[in-house]
Amino acid sequence: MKQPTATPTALPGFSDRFVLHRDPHPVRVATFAEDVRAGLGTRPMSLSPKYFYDDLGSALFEAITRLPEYYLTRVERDLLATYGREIAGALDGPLELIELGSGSAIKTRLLIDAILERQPSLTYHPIDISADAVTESSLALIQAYERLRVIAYAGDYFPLLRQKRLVTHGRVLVLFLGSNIGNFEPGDARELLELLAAARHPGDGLLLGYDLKKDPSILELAYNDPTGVTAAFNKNLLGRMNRELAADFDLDAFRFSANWHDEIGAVQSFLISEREQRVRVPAANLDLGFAAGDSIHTESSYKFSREEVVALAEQCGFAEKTTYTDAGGRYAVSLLTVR
Ligand code: SAH
Ligand code: AVI
Repeated sequence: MKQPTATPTALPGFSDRFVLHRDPHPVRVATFAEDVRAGLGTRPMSLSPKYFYDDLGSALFEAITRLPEYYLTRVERDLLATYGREIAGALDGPLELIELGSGSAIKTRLLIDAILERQPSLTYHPIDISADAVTESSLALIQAYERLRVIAYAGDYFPLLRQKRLVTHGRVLVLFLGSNIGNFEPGDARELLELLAAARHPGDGLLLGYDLKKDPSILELAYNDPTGVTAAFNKNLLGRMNRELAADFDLDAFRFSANWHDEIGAVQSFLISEREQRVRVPAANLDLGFAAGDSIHTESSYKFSREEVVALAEQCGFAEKTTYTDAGGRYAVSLLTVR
């Protein structure tokens, strides 16, 4: 096991307010190479979307959030700007914040502002598989907020929750924003909510942001953006295998495709081989043969109704307190509490 705590030395004066746990898992977690071997070594081929987010991938995701077609981030931000104070006051505080998949944590600032209006200080625990994203966002936050303490985790939140390794004191609000829940297949989404409920105490909160079902053409355009940023975000998975696993993917020999599937309620993303080709991934011990049209499933982006999310959350041990939606009914944020 690697030693967890690494405090940055470049910021004298901040070290008492910033702790970073790297690879915070005492048991072994599957590596990128092992997951690539499992995902591409069997048919149908697939890769976990958690591997999108290396340094470049996190930057490409931030670019996606600025695309006119990708309304999710903007609508969620507006909901948090409008209802942040109400959310901060809905649980008996003082609060501590945990955030799963915090990314740039830009929207989180709206809640930090609202919470710091009500209490003198705040401890924030961001967890993100992208070490760059969680480090940069944490440093920016402690520089912006004198009354904030950040305990950050660079790693996969599943094992962290399974091992109940998050130490908190008092009332906790967990943030799971950005429709991240939609990137899990239904069984995994359920397991994540169950783990969250089991790791928390009755009365603790979960703020869950999710994209609502709507006209498929709007959903498909959010992923098939004409600028091609989402295609680049997906192809970065191939680039990452070239960089980290010495693979020889030709990124021009694959095209990106994202389509709405009504029967499952998700936009499904794929990288499709344009021609017959062989690709080697030495670090995963793979020699792959692609026919033209062979596809790699890269991501599911499930869309929900409020009723579906509330029913699932209730089965996992939560109760709905309030659900906030925009006037257009595009996106929802549900405040749930542990029963
Ligand atoms: N919450 C931000 C970022 C969403 S993008 C927003 O709403 O804009 C999804 C984020 O979750 C990325 O930063 C990614 O690195 C992180 N992530 C994805 N899967 C993860 C996992 N299994 N464990 C930890 N972080 C994960
Ligand atoms: C983070 N997640 C909810 C995004 C989504 O919409 O599924 C990731 C993304 N993929 C393509 N565009 C954005």
